Amino acid sequence: FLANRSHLAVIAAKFSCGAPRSGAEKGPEAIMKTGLFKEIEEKAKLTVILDELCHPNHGSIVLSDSDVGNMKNAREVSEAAKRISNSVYQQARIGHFVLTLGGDHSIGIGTVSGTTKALRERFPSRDLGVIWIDAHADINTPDTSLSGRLHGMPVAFVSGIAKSAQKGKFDWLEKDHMINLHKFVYIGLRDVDEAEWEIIERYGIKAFSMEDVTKYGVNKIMDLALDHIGSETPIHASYDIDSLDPEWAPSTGFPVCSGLSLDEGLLIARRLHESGNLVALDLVEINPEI
Ligand code: 5AB
Ligand code: MN
Ligand code: MN
Ligand code: MN
Repeated sequence: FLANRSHLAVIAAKFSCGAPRSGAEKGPEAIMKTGLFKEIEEKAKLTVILDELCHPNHGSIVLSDSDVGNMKNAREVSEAAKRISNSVYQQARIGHFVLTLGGDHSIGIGTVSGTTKALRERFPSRDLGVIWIDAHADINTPDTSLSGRLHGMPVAFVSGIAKSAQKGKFDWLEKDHMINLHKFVYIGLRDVDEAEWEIIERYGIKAFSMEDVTKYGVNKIMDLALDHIGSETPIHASYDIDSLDPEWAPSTGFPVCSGLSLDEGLLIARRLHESGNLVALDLVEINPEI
């Protein structure tokens, strides 16, 4: 599974129907314009998959889409996530490192499920490690969510917490797509809904808040996070740019003060790389219109 990490697949997930406002669909282009590919091409083989997921009514309510229960734009989000899941799966199963540029964080339903399915195919009994770097927990279910926005729910979908009747449009998610929450770690939390804390406690999910980062230092937090996941476990990191302090990353829909400094954010990235186990990375919630 870790064989060919010198080949990178970049998926541009131009999508923002999972968030209350549009603009995040322009994130991939904005990131790519910084010269990302040029830098990568010097170091690795590159396959770019430009997924055009744009919908004319990005962010706002898609009129042709029916809400399912409390889920806004459920059909759009489900269809996009399914497509992304399949792209990630196809690339990961042949050993390519998969970098997905978002897009709002509902695309995490697609990315994490795709990596998990590829891993399960090769190693049926092994679990994927997931590190979720975010100011928010994104673990609301359609029942607990106060906003109905799916970018606040991806973790509930890929872990099977959101299930049965709630799943509606998401019934393409199968057992092989589901992560094990014992190998899931949060870093950077500081704006978590009450119902989300209850879920985190009920499932015993490892969560390092910003308070923990301040108390122990980000390097120690990475030791603890990687220890928790265990060695020789492939890791998927889902990096929400709002984990960083708005001083460094103001262009995002839900900025929250007292976040990671740029140095801390970079150290997390470096430690992920040095683990030797990183197989996929999402970079999401960058909104150049803000
Ligand atoms: B993000 C909130 N918990 O469910 C909700 O930016 C915010 O992907 C979700 O982390 C933030 O709507 C989603 C209030
Ligand atoms: Mn290849
Ligand atoms: Mn998020
Ligand atoms: Mn967030």
